[in-house]
Amino acid sequence: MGFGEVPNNIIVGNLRSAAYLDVMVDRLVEIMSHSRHCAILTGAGMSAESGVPTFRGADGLWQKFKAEELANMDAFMANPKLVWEWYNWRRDLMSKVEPNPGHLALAEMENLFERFTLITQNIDGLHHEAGSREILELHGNIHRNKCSKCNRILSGDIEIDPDRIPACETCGGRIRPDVVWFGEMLDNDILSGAFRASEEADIFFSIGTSAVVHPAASLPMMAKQSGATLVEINPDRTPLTDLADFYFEARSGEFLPELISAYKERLESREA
Ligand code: BJW
Ligand code: ZN
Repeated sequence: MGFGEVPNNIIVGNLRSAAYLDVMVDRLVEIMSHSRHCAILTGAGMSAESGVPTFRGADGLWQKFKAEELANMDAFMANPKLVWEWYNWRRDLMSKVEPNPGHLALAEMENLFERFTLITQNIDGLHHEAGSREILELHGNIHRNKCSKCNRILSGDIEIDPDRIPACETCGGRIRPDVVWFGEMLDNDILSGAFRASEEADIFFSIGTSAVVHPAASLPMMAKQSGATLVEINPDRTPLTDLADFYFEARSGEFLPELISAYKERLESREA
């Protein structure tokens, strides 16, 4: 689908008009071409088109499973078997899916800026698989395990039997997935890197996140306050939408490849 054939349910700047969308994309591409540092925050919606369910919303994971029961340390201590069954189910699902055109477009985008920081809340590893290099995984990675007591990361992809959860060889603590649960601190170096990139970015994209979980949700606001152009790509509005300089009501897997082609076309016509 080219930008000329945009369906009228894509709203840009709240106007239902394909012609207006073209103008907005042109304007965004112009700003991108003058930006040195691009920072991106992605959320579960980024992987939705790969077949990974989001957390919130109509098809969200947590319509079926309660977050409070599964994604926190108290739940793990109270019912480690149930929590591991849930993570094994998701691990299995995430190991079978593939990056979608949105992931591939972001990997390509990394080569278009002098500095590029990809900050993700996703734990599925799909940005790595798509070829992105500078990635800050804020909420960990589901394919790794760690000790729930001393935080030691275990090497390799170790399968966990929920009926026989292994104990840490160093301290005896129960092994858990290396993800960040509610009430837990994010990795300090990763979070500082994300804050720094958000403050220093000239342009910041918030893609496929409901922007309600902190501290991740504060990054786009921080970028905007530091003078960046804020761009949001999401089929639904979020608390960020009214703050954004550009809001594209679109799926990332459809919109991002079009944006990159428009950007490259512009570069090529400049060079010609
Ligand atoms: C599409 C699409 C398509 C669909 N294309 N888009 C400040 C204020 C208030 C509260 C707090 C605060 N600071 C800290 C807190 C507490 C808490 C928090 O934020 N609570 C709020 C919910 C109120 N935060 C924490 O506890 C964090 N820790 C922390 O801050 O430590 C310091 C501290 C400790 C103790 C006390 C106080 C401070 C840790 C947060 C960890 C989050 N962990 C999870 C689980 C990870 C592991 C796992 O997956 O199992 O991370 S929760 C879950 O939410 C997951 C996600 O990464 C995260 C964000 O969700 P995301 O990605 O936005 O997904 P959805 O489903 O919400 O949205 C999807 C979007 O995609 C939607 O908008 C769709 O429309 C869109 N979409 N299809 C583009 N095709
Ligand atoms: Zn340990």
